[in-house]
Amino acid sequence: MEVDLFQRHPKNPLITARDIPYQVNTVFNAGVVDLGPEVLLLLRVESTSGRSHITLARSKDGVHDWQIDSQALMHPGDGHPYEEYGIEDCRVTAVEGMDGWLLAYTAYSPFGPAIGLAQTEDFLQIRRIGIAYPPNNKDAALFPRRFNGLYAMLHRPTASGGSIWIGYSPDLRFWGMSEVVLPARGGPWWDGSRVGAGLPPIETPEGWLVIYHGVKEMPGGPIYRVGAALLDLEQPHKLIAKTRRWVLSPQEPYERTGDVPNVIFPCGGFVRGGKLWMYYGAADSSICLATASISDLIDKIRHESD
Ligand code: BMA
Repeated sequence: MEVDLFQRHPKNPLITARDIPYQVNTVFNAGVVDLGPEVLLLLRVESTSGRSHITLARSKDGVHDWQIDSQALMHPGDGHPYEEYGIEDCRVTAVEGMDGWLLAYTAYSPFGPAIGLAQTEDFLQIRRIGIAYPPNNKDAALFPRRFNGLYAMLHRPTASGGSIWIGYSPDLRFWGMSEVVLPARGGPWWDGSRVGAGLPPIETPEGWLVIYHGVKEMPGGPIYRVGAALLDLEQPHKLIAKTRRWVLSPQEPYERTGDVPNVIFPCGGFVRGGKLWMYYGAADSSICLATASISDLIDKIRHESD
């Protein structure tokens, strides 16, 4: 019997290190932009120095014939002091009333991982906005809407017991009004040790759909699986419900084996014809795709919540 709600694409893994047109260690955890006639991936590429940078990939159908740039879009050598150890796990959001896209990413500084924000109109020029949250913090994803004029962002301060928080900002520089949105469940649960936002939240009539990763620490190392939650549409710090069980877990050899085994780590996706296309990093070693119907996900959240 299937254990996962999501269905893997038969072409998985879509992109591996061999597809990158220059020497790298691995590729994983990509931000996603659906332009309609083209899908863009902001790949996290780990070079053979051990540090990560972001490189752009394009495909007409989001599955085949990826055109991958031969130069990084964002690189730790770009001269930003808080990115000296690398740029990781980019999530991309188009926010209403704004031109272009906002990028939220892990700015890996010598002082620890922080939340970096940047803006782009064309995915050619990237303008850094700055550090939104200092170390240690990861897994930031901006909402595509503003709330009473404020930007909103999910993020995961490490010292919070591994829980997802929300913060608001009038200008993307000053962040506050912090609240816990989704705590790690504790105990033996699949998302007991820590959680982090995956895709930027998706607006549905029933609430904000949040796809998140949950970690269970095992004697052999952590297992990263995927769950789903709904947040209140107007007050997004209010959790409506979350799945009791995961919706995608490492099963395939490319998810079980790699630089970090047993990892499914989604950072982006889009909705087409009622289906969520979710791109995820597998075992910190490749980019994969899985799909699920939005209504199945919402049903599962509603009926399996605790
Ligand atoms: C997390 C992040 C992810 C990574 C995962 C598994 O802390 O750093 O980028 O995929 O660990 O190694």
